[in-house]
Order: sequence, then structure tokens, then C-alpha cells
Amino acid sequence: MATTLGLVGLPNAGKSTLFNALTAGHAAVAPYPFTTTDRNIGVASVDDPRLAALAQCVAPERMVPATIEFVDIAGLVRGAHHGEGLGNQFLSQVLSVEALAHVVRGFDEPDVAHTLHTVDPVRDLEVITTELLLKDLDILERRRQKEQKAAKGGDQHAIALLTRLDQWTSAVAAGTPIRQLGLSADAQPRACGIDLLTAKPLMVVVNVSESDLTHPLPAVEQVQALAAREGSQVVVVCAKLESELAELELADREVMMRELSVAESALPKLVRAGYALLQLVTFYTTASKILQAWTVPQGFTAPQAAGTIHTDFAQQFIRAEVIQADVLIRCGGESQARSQGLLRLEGKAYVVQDGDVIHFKVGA
Ligand SMILES: Nc1nc2c(ncn2[C@@H]2O[C@H](COP(=O)(O)OP(=O)(O)OP(=O)(O)O)[C@@H](O)[C@H]2O)c(=O)[nH]1
Ligand SMILES: [Mg+2]
Repeated sequence: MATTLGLVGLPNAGKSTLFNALTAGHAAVAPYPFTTTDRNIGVASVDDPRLAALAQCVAPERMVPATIEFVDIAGLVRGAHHGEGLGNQFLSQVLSVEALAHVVRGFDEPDVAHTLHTVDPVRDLEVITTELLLKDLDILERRRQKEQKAAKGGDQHAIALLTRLDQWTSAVAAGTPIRQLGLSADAQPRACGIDLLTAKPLMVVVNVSESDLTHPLPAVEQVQALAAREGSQVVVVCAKLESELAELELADREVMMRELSVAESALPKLVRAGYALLQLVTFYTTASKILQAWTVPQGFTAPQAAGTIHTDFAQQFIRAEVIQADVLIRCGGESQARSQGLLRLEGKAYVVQDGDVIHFKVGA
């Protein structure tokens, strides 16, 4: 399922620290570069006020929130596209995720080495963006050589693809990530079987010191301005604080937050931003007294959604009984909604909407 968000950035930006906070993970964290070599994979629960409100009226025995997957990828450095640092191996890890959260270091900490020696989030953002662009140029060039051979043999598909490869190459060579070209879904490189790093949706996470959470740094404002021009969302977080908070019980967490005058954790915001970036929707099921939130890509049909619950359900789908969560909440319960005739019957072509509560009717 396409729900994976990759944490990318320079070494020592705090990716693994953030990953641990998000996923209650135990990835190695250390003040020297390249601590992470093999990627770490974990899931984060999506904070969802609708789920809590539904629980009030469905009174389930158990509640299961939606999740998204985070992948903590090893640090990239200048020259990674031709093998510097941990190089190509890690760029291929970047290829394996659906969207990117680019973690840039905004915290100053003499004990934590910076591979470029100074704290400069805007520069770091550009260094990584350049690496991803250069890697894409590489991928495009290799593909061009392959398609050129086929085009010489008269392959019409290859001839048409070469025109697109030219357009993408010019954009990337001029420093424009593919995601900024505003391509429709079927004009995306991926629709032509080409996976490009800069085609992936991206958000920026600035990892600042605890003391800078309340007073935005000028550098953070510069990152925000840059990201706004590119249409990317920015989340400001103190990964170290979040990882410490994540280790505490709820009551202790609240005490610590009060002591530090931190109004809220940035993690729910970050997860929600990731959710939006991945273009996901949530639907709910209430079967067997379990209220469960499920995550599917926008545009999934009812049988495809049923297939995420159990693979066989996609084939065995007969129909779906659907109600929007807020309508159900207003009615006060499923039996009230049913008696008011508010449950709709939907067939195989129905496209699942965010907030649908669904009963699937499946055959044997
Ligand atoms: N002061 C401070 N230190 C932090 C913060 N976030 C991470 N660190 C420290 O920075 C160092 C590097 O953190 P990691 O999470 O290992 O960084 P990384 O980006 O995963 O690094 P690589 O795996 O080498 O790419 C560790 O010593 C962390 O404790 C922060 O918000 N503030
Ligand atoms: Mg790491």
C-alpha cells in the first residue's frame, strides 16, 4: 500500500531521533554522521479527533487508529548521486518511498558534528535538493539511452516517451523538481514507468532547539519562504524533545510540557501533513465491535478498500453500506441512523470518501 513517507536529509539532522519519536522506535541515534546505514521502518498512528467522536456513539470494545509508515533513511551528502558518503545505495532507498519529509538541522549543538560545519538550514535544503535533482538526471539519461535504441528500431512508444524525457530533463537540468511541473496523474513519470526522486511529494521538517520552538529563527523563516514558493509545507519540531516526551507516560508528558511551556507536540501535525502529502483518505469500520480507521489512497473504490481489510474481500465484494462519520455522530448511533434511512447502499464503482463509515457485504 502506498503509504510510506521517507525521512531524508544530511547526516546528524536528527532523522532517527524524529523517527523514534514518531514510531516509538529504537533506531540508533548518535552525534556522529552516518549512524544510520540500513534504513529503519516503523508506523505512526494518525491522531484523529473523528475516531474519538465515533467511539462515543459506537461504543466499541476496541479502537484501532489509522497508521502511516515512516522510513528513516541514511544521511545523504554532497556527491551522493555519484557515490559520495553512503551514496547510491541510499538514493535507492529514497526511490522506495512514496513521499519525502526532508529533515533539516536548525539546532546548534557543538557536540553534534555537522558535515558542512555550520548550521544553515537553507543551504542544507539546497544541498539535498541538488543531490536528488542530479540523481534524477542520471536516471533520465540512462532511460534516454535505452529508449533511443528502441526508437531507432521504429518503436512508436519509445519515440513518444523520448519527447517526455526531453521535457523532464530540461526541467531537472534547470533545477526544477518534477513535482513543481504540475503534471496530471497520467502525465507523471511514474505513469510511464519511470520513478524519479524529485517527482515525489515533499514536506520540510526543520529540527530546532527546544528554546527556538517559541521564537522562530530567521533561518526557519527563510526555509518557510523558500518552501512556500515551491508549494511545500513546513513543520517546525524539536526532535530531541519529542523523543523524550514520547518515552513518558501521558501524565508525566503533560507535566514536562507545562514546565517547558510547550503547548503541543508537533508530531500529530507532522503525521497529518504526511497524510495529506500521500493523498490518503480515512474510512472506518465497526465490525466485531472493533472501531477501526483504515488508510487508502484517494480514488480507491469500495472493492479496493475492502481488499485492504482482507485481500479476498476485493473479489468477494457485493455492496457497501455507507454513512459519513459526522452524520453518524449527529444521529447518535448506527441504529438511529439506520431507522432514519441514512445508510446508503453503494456498489462496485463507488469511490470511498474521507470520513466514510462502511459495512462491507462480501460473498463466500
Ligand atoms: N540539541 C539537539 N540535538 C539533537 C536534536 N535532534 C537530534 N539531536 C542529536 O543529534 C545527533 C544526531 O541525531 P540522529 O537522529 O542520529 O541524526 P540522523 O539524521 O539520523 O543522522 P544519520 O543517521 O547519521 O544520518 C544525536 O546526538 C541527537 O541526540 C535536537 O532537536 N536538538
Ligand atoms: Mg540516523
